[in-house]
Amino acid sequence: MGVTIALAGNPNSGKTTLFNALTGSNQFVGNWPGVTVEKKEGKLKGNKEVTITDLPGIYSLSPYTLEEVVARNYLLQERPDAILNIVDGTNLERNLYLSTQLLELGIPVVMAVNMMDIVRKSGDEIRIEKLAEHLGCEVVTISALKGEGVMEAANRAKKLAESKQKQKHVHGFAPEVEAVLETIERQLLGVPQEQQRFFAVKLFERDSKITETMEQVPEVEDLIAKLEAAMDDDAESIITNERYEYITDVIEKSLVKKQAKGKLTT
Ligand code: BGO
Repeated sequence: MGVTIALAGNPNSGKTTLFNALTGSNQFVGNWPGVTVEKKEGKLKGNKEVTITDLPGIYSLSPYTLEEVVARNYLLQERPDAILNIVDGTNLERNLYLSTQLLELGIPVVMAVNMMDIVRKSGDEIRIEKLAEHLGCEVVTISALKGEGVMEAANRAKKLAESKQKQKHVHGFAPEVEAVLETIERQLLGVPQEQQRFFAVKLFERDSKITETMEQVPEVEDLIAKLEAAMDDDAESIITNERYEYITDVIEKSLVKKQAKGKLTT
């Protein structure tokens, strides 16, 4: 039976290079429905039953750009069997911001840390087992430009897609934020459990495109407003700040900078 893998990542993370390496000339180009954003799909080399959908390069799953809306509508409505999340290993902090959101969709994620040729040259070390542990997903390293590790990345995503597993989110927000998110999750009748985190966060943030389709319960709005007052910040910034705190912590545990290595040995 065929499976679909969505390729997701920031602009300039090497997504096009990876897509070309995985699909070769086996590509079909069209437009995303209703918009002039280019849509590329292809068959994985040697695996006709695996379709790879190249999502637009994005930094976030927010509703602010056409590319973000196209990408997240696809992920929410079409629900690919797995996400292959390509991240630029030389710029982990910025790239993991999108990853933390992809991991809340309930779709299994394989993270491919790209540009490893540059990372290696720099002398930095990325501990992928730590990244995997703290993000709660499979992680592989690749160099899309050199073709290193790319087929293994796709095969890991294929296996995960075929397993029909649901992605679990391992990151928890601060307890007071969690309390509100969990209240929202309890109101999400009819939303499959693995998708509840994504929708709860979006409703908490008052994401315009999500609140258009899902009504916010007045008591919940009250809870959000109270928390905003207590934390002296708006709901969207509360979530963004917490994501970056989490990312800083994950990077601290998984990235060993060359200077730090020097310090340890001298
Ligand atoms: C240029 N290693 C290295 N070193 N570079 C890589 C790797 C890798 O593993 N993967 C990709 N790149 P896209 P998006 C370029 O085009 O696939 C490079 O936006 C240049 N171009 O070759 O386009 C890749 O689809 C002139 O670099 O990314 C490309 O995600 C000088 O990363 C860039 C230097 O890759 C972005 C680089 C005229």
